[in-house]
Formats: sequence, structure tokens, C-alpha cells
Amino acid sequence: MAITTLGQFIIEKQADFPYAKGELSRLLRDIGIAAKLVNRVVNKAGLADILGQQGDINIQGEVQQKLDVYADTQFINALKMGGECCYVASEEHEEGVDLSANTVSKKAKYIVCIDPLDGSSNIDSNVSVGTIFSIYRRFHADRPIQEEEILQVGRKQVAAGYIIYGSSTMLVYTTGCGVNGFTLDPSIGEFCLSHPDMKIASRGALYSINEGYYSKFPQAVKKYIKYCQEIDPATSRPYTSRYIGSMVADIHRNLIKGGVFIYPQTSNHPAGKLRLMYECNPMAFIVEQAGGKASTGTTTILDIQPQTLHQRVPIVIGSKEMVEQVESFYL
Ligand code: P6P
Repeated sequence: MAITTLGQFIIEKQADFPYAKGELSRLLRDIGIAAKLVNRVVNKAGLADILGQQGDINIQGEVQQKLDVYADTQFINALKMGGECCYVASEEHEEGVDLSANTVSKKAKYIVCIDPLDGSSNIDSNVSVGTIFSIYRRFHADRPIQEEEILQVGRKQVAAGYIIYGSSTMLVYTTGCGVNGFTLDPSIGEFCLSHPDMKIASRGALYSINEGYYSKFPQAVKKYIKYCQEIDPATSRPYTSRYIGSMVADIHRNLIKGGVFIYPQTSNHPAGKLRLMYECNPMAFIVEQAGGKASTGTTTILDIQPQTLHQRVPIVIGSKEMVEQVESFYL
């Protein structure tokens, strides 16, 4: 079977955008290049002295792993040099990074929200980590960037994707015309189409949640966990519990096998832990495009009007019927 690289695929699919003049295609290719650079370092993390804590504290108050910083730098540099992105909102920066002054084309019309290395607390234990990105189009390319252009509702995303640096490295993305997965072939240094037109099963037998916080969960979630553990062969219960603690890895597995991932609000995270702009919105866009669903338990993720850049939201995401089952306990 002929190999289709990410670059070839993006060009072939450009026809999906009647008005596109190739900028989004170039932007996606810029992200692919940075992903390869990050992959090279993540794969060798145990070898280089890059492991361990750099000691800086990012705005999340988490000790920044050197790889976080490296990944953030690679993606921002690739976007700056590519010239198609005018503004980057990154988990690693309290304020966004305005590239409009020094992008090659002053008329860059895309905004990127990114979590450069999600799950980085897992790096030392060699657990899969990931990058999550979300792309919006700005309203006016001829004036300073406005907050309303950055805090757009998730439904307005023009593209979203993730890279999972795992047993193999994959890039999965959507531009609103379905979801496609590419596996990195290190021997040729190319992401090759390996999972065309990905779809998530309407129901599965996996549930992913950190049950250690059980006592702090809302009643609806406690009821759902009990539901998962009941014996009912007709609905494949009891379900299997699978929780990696790396959002990209947990959601990617559920996308492939069917299942639901839940990070609800808890008494110490009243708005949940995961961030709307660069974790929940992009993953919700991808999962919805694959036929799944994503909500807070009561509100569709993609319809939430963002208030702040690093806003957190609760999330229930995955197989449609399983998300709806969780939602039924919130009623
Ligand atoms: P907890 C990783 O730190 C992360 O941001 C997500 O990748 C992951 O889903 C979540 O936090 C895990 O959080 O509280 O279960 O350790």
C-alpha cells in the first residue's frame, strides 16, 4: 500500500477549504516539524541529562520539567518561523506569546493554543506523554490581537490535534472533516497515514478516572463509578478501569478501543483540573469529529464561552453512549 505522509495528506485535503490559500496547511506542517524535534528528545530523555527538574515553576505552580520547557520552545519557534501564526497561548506562559510583530508575514491569521507537553509529571516513569494543540482563525489580520479573538468558543476551532509520544509516536488531528492518525516512521522521519478516518465506538467497556479522589467527587460521578462496577453482561459490565494519568494517552486509548475518560470537579479542584483552551476544547473537537461526545457532565465542552486563558473545566469525554450515561446521573 502506498505511503501517504502528513505533508502529502495535508496538501491533498487542502481542497476541503474553498478559501484556503495554503496557510493552514503550512501551519499544520510547522507543528509536525516541531513534533519530530520533541519526539527525538522525549525518546532519549532517559539518556540525556535533560531529565529532572529545571527548578522553574510554570504558572500552574507545577515544577517545570526541562522537557516541558524544551517542547514549549520548539513549538513556539516553529510557529514563529512558519509565519502563519500570530499568537500562541501556551500552558507554560501566563500571558500569551504575541508573534504578530515578528512573524514573516504580518498578516498571519491563525491563533494556536497549546499544551506543549501534557502529562510531563509522568516523564521520569517512561509513561506516554503528549502535545495538544488547538487552532483558531483571527477576526482581523490588520490590527493588534484582541482578547475576543483568543478566547473563542471551542466550536470555532478550525483545527485541533495531539501528538502522543509513546510506544510509537502518533499525530492525530482534525480540521472538521473527520479525524486522521499518522504514525512516525523514524527510518524516514515522516508521519505516515496509519489510521484514516478514525471513529470512536458508540460504547466500550473502559472507564478512566482517578478513583483515588472518590470521596471528593460529585454524587453523579460516584453513582457512575458504582454503575461501572455492577455486573450486567448485557452492557459488558463490570467495565475495566484503565487510568494512565496522562490525558493524551488515556483519551487516545479510548478513541481506539471505546471508553470514557472523566476528570470531574472535586472539592479541591471545584472547576476540575484540566484546562479548557488547550486540553479540553481540542480533545472535544477531535472526539466529536470521531463520533464521540464531550461535556462537563451537564454542558457541551465546545459550547463553553471561555473567560480566561488558563480556565479549568470538568470533562467527561469519549464514547457517545457512555458520556450520555454519565450525564444521566447529573440530571
Ligand atoms: P491526576 C497530567 O498531569 C494531567 O494534566 C493530565 O494529563 C492527566 O489526565 C491529569 O493531569 C492527571 O491528574 O490528578 O489524576 O494525577
